[in-house]
Amino acid sequence: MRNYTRRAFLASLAAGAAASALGPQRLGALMQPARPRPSPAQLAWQRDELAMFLHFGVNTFTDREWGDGTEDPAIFNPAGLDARQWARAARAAGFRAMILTAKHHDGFCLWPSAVTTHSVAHSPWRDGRGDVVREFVDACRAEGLRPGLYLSPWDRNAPAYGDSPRYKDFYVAQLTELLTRYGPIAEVWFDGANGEGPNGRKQVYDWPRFFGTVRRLQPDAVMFSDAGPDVRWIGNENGVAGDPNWSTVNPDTVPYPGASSEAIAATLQHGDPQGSVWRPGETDTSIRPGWFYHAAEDERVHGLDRLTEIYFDSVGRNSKLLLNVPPTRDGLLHPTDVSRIAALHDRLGALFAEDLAAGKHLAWRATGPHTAAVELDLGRTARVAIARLEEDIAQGQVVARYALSGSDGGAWREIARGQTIGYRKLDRFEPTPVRRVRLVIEDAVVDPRPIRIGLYEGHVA
Ligand code: FUL
Repeated sequence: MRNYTRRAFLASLAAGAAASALGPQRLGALMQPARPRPSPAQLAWQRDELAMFLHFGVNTFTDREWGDGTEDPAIFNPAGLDARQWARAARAAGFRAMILTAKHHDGFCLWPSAVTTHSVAHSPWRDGRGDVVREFVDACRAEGLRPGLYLSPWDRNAPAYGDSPRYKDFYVAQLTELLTRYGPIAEVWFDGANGEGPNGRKQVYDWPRFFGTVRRLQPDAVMFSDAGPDVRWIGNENGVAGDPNWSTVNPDTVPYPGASSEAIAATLQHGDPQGSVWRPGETDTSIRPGWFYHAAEDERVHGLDRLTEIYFDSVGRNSKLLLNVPPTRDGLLHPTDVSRIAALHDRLGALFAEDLAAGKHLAWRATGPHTAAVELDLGRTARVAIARLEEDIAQGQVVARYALSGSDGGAWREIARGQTIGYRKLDRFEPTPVRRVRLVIEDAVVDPRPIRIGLYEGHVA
């Protein structure tokens, strides 16, 4: 970080020297070396903050996590399926997007794919005329949620799997169906899992072709995988983003989805302040121990405190939370899960109900190269327990180290300290009585812009 800061600073001096020949109006632009910034689609993705993951398929009926592709499609019969119930529950709990497993590793398609018989078309559900993807997308649109689809490249049913060229065509045909039949898709979720198929052979995936297909058919969708290209996996399934978590990465570090090494694990968790591309991290985790619904786990749905912790460790660390809430065999979200996400929404609403810093004047001052500070007066003494800091990420992510202090008339006391901020950084600390608060940006990769500051007492009902 230090080295980079010095390098970036020297670069900005050189740019500044060039700028003086061009006149003062160009100076500001040239002083700051170019930093990666989000595309409009990446920005919209981040602003969703919360997305719901729905793992649903033959595993729901076999009580397994990974099907082997030999399932009889006749077992798929979610008699009460109501995708509007999923979408209503998601929207009411503050989710803004949903991602459905259109096909998991078992190869069973939740839509009537023309290239396989392992699909809903050969199930008794809706007399074989149903299409879960269609009902899902329609429900998302009706409730104002942005739809996303998961299409597992690993397919334990497809006879062509392991026979590279034929399977690649098959997979691209399925992607094409999903991306041309259902209108705009906000996110395409690529799982890197790459096991053996029905003939015992592994498949070599053609990622450039898969990514190219999505870009061509849905240019406004973001693509998720370990290797992006638009959104990266956060590196674990426990609901914890790295701290720090940069949205920039060096794309060479993760050569393809599913690659693993210590350096890859670190990049997925933390990003890279020197990274050349914008590739923010998505935190996927399940509200239950498994990804698919299992009645035996009905008593093991995460409690409210655990869900709150997950929110702080993901959204509160510059990530987006993709929380899996799996439909049951009836095709409905379980009432325990629905009430738990509603409770999370209520709790977050209570925690962030009153921003003590709202409307307070922030007079930022630069204190040196890449450093800045601001003080604000709350007008009264309040017990602060949560700080919410936000960079304007439309302009990139630049803060590398900060300290927050408070004073209640006497000496200043440090109450929180962190590294990067990004879209949102949430710090929780012992309730501290303060009247004045100071935020010091101690280091940044370029001169920082003003940071939005929210301060909360953190009361829960
Ligand atoms: C993993 C899969 O193997 C799990 O079944 C699940 O879908 C998870 C989100 O990704 O790689």
